Amino acid sequence: PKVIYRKEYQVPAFLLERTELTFELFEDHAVVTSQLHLRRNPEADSGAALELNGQELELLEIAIDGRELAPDEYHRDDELLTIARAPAQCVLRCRTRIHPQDNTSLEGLYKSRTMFCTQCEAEGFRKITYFPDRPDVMSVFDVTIEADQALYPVLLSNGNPAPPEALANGRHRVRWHDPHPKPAYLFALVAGDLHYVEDRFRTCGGRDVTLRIYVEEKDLDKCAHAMDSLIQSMRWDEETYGREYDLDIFNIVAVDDFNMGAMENKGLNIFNSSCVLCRPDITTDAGFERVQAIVAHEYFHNWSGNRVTCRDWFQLSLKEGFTVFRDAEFSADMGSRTVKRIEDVSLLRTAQFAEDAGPMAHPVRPDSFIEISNFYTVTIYEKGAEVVRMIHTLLGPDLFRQGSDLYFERHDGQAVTCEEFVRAMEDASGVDLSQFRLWYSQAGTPRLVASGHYDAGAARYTLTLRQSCPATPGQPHKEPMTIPVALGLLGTAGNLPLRLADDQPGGETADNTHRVLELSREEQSFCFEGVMEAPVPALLRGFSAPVTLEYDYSTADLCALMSREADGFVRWDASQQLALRVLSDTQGQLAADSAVVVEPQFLEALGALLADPDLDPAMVAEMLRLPAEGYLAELAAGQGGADVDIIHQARQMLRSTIASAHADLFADCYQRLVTSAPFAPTAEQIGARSLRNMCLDYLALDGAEGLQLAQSQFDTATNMTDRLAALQAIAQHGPDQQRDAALARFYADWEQETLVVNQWLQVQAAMPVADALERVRALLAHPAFDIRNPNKVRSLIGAFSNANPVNFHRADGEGYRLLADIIEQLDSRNPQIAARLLTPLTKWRNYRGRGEQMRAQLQRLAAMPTVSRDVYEVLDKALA
Ligand code: B3K
Ligand code: ZN
Repeated sequence: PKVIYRKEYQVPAFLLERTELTFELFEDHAVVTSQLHLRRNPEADSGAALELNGQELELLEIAIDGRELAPDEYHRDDELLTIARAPAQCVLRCRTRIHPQDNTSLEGLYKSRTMFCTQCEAEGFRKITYFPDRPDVMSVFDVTIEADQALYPVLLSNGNPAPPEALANGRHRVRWHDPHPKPAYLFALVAGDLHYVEDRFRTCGGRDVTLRIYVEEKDLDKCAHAMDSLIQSMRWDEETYGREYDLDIFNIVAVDDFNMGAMENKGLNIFNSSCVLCRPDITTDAGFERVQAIVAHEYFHNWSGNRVTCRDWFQLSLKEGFTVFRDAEFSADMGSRTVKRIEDVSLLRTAQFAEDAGPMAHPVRPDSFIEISNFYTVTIYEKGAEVVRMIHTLLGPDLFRQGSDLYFERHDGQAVTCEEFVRAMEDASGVDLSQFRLWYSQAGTPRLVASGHYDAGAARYTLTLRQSCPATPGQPHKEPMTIPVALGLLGTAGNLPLRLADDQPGGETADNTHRVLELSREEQSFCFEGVMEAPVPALLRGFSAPVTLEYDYSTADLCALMSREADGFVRWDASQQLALRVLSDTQGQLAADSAVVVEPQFLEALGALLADPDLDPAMVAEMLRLPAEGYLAELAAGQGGADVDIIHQARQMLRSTIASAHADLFADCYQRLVTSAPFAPTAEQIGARSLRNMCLDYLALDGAEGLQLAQSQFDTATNMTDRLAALQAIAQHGPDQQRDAALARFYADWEQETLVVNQWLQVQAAMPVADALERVRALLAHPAFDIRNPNKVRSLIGAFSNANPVNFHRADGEGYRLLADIIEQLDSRNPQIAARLLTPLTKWRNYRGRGEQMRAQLQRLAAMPTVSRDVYEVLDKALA
């Protein structure tokens, strides 16, 4: 497979003025007729050939300006149709036959259960018809869909519809016109027996927009939350970014078989049904929050992605990083800002830092790729969002808004690069971001080492910051970057007023206990004056930069931060650092076979959290959550390799110690948080349920009484959050009989609800029991599983390999073999999902005593007779 480089970008030889498409949908094939109104690009080389992408297409007809082309007038291979001498202005007509029913890759036009649907980003449109399938070729689309009226009463595409027409033979036809020029990746088509929920939104400019969510009839009562979320998003984007919706209709469709969460097609967002359907009895709080966030994310793309799109796929983070930042701020405004930040940072640290430290590391703006589908990564999305957040921090909210206004105004209707985004921010604010741009080009997680010195006589505190960044594939040396370090100084009675010595940079803020320092050199010292006591520095408030931080805090310092620091993120982070320290001691004691002694200050601090009814329950729940085993393994990887078994044992042991030390407090807190209020997915209720279920988990871990409590919660719960939490507690800590009975009962109750059944698969895949692998193998043959459905594959196989470390890393290597077996089966069917599943195996270098077995499975996959481009790229990099 060929490597594609960013530096080889060339403007398209032809531009598209208009695209007319007709789809004739049948039960065993579809015929696509296109008329492309082409014009030579004045900016391109005047001799350049017309190139159209196309894959797995049967060409029935090709003509230019009404004249059929002779075979020697064009050239065709597996991926490209080239016409060397096309007139400077012409209409190209193509007819192709495709087979959506046989399309298992879920890319292009395919069938999901009874409906036709599309997924074109990044390069799926080329599986529909011959087309210049690149994001910098944008055109207006006119789409005609013809299908059987009874089977497919609803026919949807982008833009606005004309009235439907009846045809002969029980067929019908609908035409759609999208006036906004768009690249092919934003094209969408849906045909099916769908029903909808409808609402309306009046935009700030007075446009009345019809909002519809299309689902199967049985799911009509699961759309309310997504609709509310859509309306909230539309309002928020007007208020926060001044962005108004631009069509008369906005449609969302729920589809069961979908490779990712959702897709922002212009005016016709297509969603994985797991990211749109909600109902309190079948959806957890996390599910409600996910739906709200994803609905918002896709809606926000209408401006950050659709109106202003990407010039080429190396710029993917231009739309994804910015849109994730936008949706994170939306969620923060709708719920608990601190908890949202904690969740995002946890994901960043566990998944993105790991990616940045592994063989797939790449910059936010990559320089090369083999298969673009492999680059929809946590680096492009989450680190990309952190980069935008840092710009927001450096400019402040007002200048950032001016920058985004300028960006949208300047580039509306264009396909641009990350550079244009940064330049708009610079031009609007006057802030120089030249060094900051390194965040787009350098991969790897920077390491920040901080040290403090207090001079009591001079009442001066000096903070010294030093940065470095590890080598990553292809980038042995890194330059120092601009790192915004938000901080406060904590004294015995609260945060101290901050006064930087005269010549020191560090933006003044309204709050004199908060500063954002700008670290730009390798090492810099910042001097604070008038500091009347030795402070504890509260560093990286709000996680102001995606870096690792080292500072030699004492246990007492961390306890002080946990209980008194003003910034919620720092308070949580202190709890995690303390937990890491205790876990590392425990691992050492276990490895040395000596008695395990848990730091009493840690236990005391947790007890204080539990006992204080005035604290935000959501925060307390997060502070009681110990760092995940996967994250502990990542950290251990840097220190000679992870021992999964010791990590698991240490974490379990610490959890048990906490559970028994505070059994009464957990029980009190659990009782205190009982509510009689009717279920609502509000921040307040979500926080209370989250702490209550955290207590339940510790109680169930502590013994029979707790398990009894879990059982009664399981039996009587009226919402899925409480029901599933109880099931988890029983599945994780209960005796075999209780566990199996609860699992059987849960399945019997919810057999008809696919999304609930997927949760059931997930709970079992993640159980730390000795026979978990055998259970997973057995579930592969269960009627609830279907390898063709990505949600089911993720629930069973994804959960097993990512959330069940002791079983995935079984000493006999069977966990690795199981994953490789599945990937082998999937690669020819759905290469995108196959490549994604590979991630845990790519970390083979991190595991002490297991690496070779993991590598052997990668090698086995590399030796398959045919390997997709997606899987090839991951294997190639992981084995390099
Ligand atoms: N833009 C899509 C992702 C498409 C992934 C294609 N393999 C969803 C999103 O980020 O909103
Ligand atoms: Zn997106």
